[in-house]
Amino acid sequence: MGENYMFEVVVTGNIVLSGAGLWKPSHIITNEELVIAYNAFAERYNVENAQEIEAGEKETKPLSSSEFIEKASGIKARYAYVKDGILDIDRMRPRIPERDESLLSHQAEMGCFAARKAMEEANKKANEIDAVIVGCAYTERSYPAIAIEIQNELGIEGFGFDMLVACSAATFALQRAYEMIKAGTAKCVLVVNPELTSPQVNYKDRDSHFIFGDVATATIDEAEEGCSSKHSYDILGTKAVTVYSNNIRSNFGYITYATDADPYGLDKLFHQQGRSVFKEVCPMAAQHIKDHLAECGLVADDMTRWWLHQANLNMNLLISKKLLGRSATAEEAPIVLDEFANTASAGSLIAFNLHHKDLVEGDIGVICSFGAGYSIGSLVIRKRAIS
Ligand code: CO8
Repeated sequence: MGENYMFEVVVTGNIVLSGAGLWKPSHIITNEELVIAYNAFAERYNVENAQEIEAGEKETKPLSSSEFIEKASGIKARYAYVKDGILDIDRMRPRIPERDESLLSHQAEMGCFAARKAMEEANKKANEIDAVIVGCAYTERSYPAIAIEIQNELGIEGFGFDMLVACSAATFALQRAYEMIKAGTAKCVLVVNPELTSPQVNYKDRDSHFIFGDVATATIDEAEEGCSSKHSYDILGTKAVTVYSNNIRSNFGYITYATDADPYGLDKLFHQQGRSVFKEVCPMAAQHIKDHLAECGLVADDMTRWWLHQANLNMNLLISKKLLGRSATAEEAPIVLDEFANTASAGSLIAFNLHHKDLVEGDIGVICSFGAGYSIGSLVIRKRAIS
């Protein structure tokens, strides 16, 4: 155990967010490519099942369109960890090679790429970090934790664990890091979000085939005493809320082996009541942010930047309108959906990664996620002097 790892760290000053990293896969799938593949699949299905459809025993598969996708969501393209297989109408899912147990797992590898960038941004070496949290929507196995594998790969001592909170896994993990530093059980925490969503997307479903993309983000939270980052932020407050809802669901789980349910059944993949989610989550997220700002003694007009969850462009416009009385500008509330699509918990942190260095000392912003659970998580942060 390194000297840096102690259970009684005394933290007297602020807790800061001191570095962020982003890794994106090299494969891109445009709406057009996705729609061509889906429509070819749907048309073949409708021909092959014409008699049953005519007899009312099966439903016609409706066609998708790029125009609908962009208008309804703001998504133009997405990154795919593995593109092979997704557009093959005989497969419609990525062909990801299984890795031997002696090799680094897929998610640990994605996570390490982003983690190294965050460490570089925060000017932190492995021996200065004493905990790793992996927060994401799915982990590719139950144990050992992906966080412990990343910890080992990067040469970090201390401890690591995984936590799953769907779209709010990243903000909730940053909040746990903040609390650990505040409690003195760690003084520098690496949070990693290897969002490998494509294996859980139903590419045969017109209503959801376009929503998700793959990416990894990472962030460093630490006690201000140890911070030597050029761009760092005081964390002024954190807030989390969860309200149970069945409107966004994946029933994938270890119990299937015992229930004899089909492990590849459609309910085991991501599915949602998108319209209901839109209607219910927007007011919840707006109220959550308003309350959080009030708890920090702030109002919406004090914010320079909104790093909002990236599920739907219209959702973000509506939420900012509820808060500001007008739609936020692209500079105030950056949108990365067009390039990345919905990347589960990583969305708000991609926006942060790409749009924070222009802020000046004293500028305040909010990182906020909202999604399955329902879960909403936020951090209000203030830029420190640029060193
Ligand atoms: N092409 C053409 N037409 C379509 C398509 C399509 N691809 N899809 C739907 N339509 C049609 C519908 O059938 C409907 O037709 P009609 O009016 O004749 O009935 C019409 O278009 C309008 O449909 P909707 O009302 O459903 O369209 P919306 O405007 O609501 O847009 C959205 C659909 C984009 C899904 C929107 O409702 C939305 O974004 N809702 C919010 C969803 C959300 O935020 N969900 C969170 C999910 S992410 C999360 O929580 C993390 C989960 C963990 C990660 C999972 C990784 C796999």
